[in-house]
Amino acid sequence: MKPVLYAHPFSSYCQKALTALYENGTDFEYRVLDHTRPDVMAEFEARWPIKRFPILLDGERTIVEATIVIEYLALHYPGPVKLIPDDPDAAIEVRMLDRFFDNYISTPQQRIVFNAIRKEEDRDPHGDKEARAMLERAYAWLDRHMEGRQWVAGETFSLADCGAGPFLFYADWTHAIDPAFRNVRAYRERLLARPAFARAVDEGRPFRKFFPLGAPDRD
Ligand SMILES: N[C@@H](CCC(=O)N[C@@H](CS)C(=O)NCC(=O)O)C(=O)O
Repeated sequence: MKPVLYAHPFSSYCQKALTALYENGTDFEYRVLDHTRPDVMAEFEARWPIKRFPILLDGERTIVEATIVIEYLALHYPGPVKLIPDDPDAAIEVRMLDRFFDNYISTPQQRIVFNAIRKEEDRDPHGDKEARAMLERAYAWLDRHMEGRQWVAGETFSLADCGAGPFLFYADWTHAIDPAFRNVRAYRERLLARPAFARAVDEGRPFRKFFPLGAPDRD
C-alpha cells in the first residue's frame, strides 16, 4: 500500500513535503484537502484534530508535521536523493537550518497573513511589526550564511532546502526581500529552478488569486 498525503497544493508546508516526495519520485496517493470533498476533510480532521496540514498516512500510522513527514519518508521510503545526510553531524546542520526556516521565516510570514485576514478591529499592528522585524533579521542572517553556498546546509539539496523553497517564496510576497540581500534572492531563484519545487509551485498556480495579500504577477 502506498502512503497517502493529505495536502493542499497552495500551502507552503504541503509544498515542503511535496518537494521531498517529488525529489525522490516517491509513489504516493495525493488526497487534496478541498471543501468540495467533505469526505476527505472529515478523514483528515479525524486523523489530526489540530487541523494543520500536511499529514501522511501510512497504513494505520499518521505522521504529522512536514519535517517529520520528510524524516519518515527518508526512513521508510528512501530514494536516490538523501534529504537527511547519513553523517549524524551533517544531519544536525540540516535539522538546525530546517528549524530556522520554520521558526524564523515561515512563522512570522504566517503571522502577518493571519493578522491581515482578521476583521479590522481584531488586527494586531504590534504583532505585525514584530513579525516583519523578525523577517528582516532572518533575511540578514541568511544572506550572510548563503555567501558562497549553493544549498543552505552542506553541499547537496536537503530537508532544509525543501522548506526554504516555499517559505522564501511566500515570505517575499508578504514582506519583500530587499535587493541588498542578494544571496537570499539568488538562493530563492535557485530554489524556484529546482524541478521538484518548481512542480509544487506550478500545482499551486491556479490558487494564486486566493493569496490574502494579493499575489504579485511573477514567479
Ligand atoms: N507545524 C506544521 C504547520 C503546518 C501549517 O501551518 N499548515 C498550514 C497550511 S500552510 C495550515 O494547516 N493552515 C490551516 C489553518 O491555519 O487553519 C507543520 O510543520 O507541518
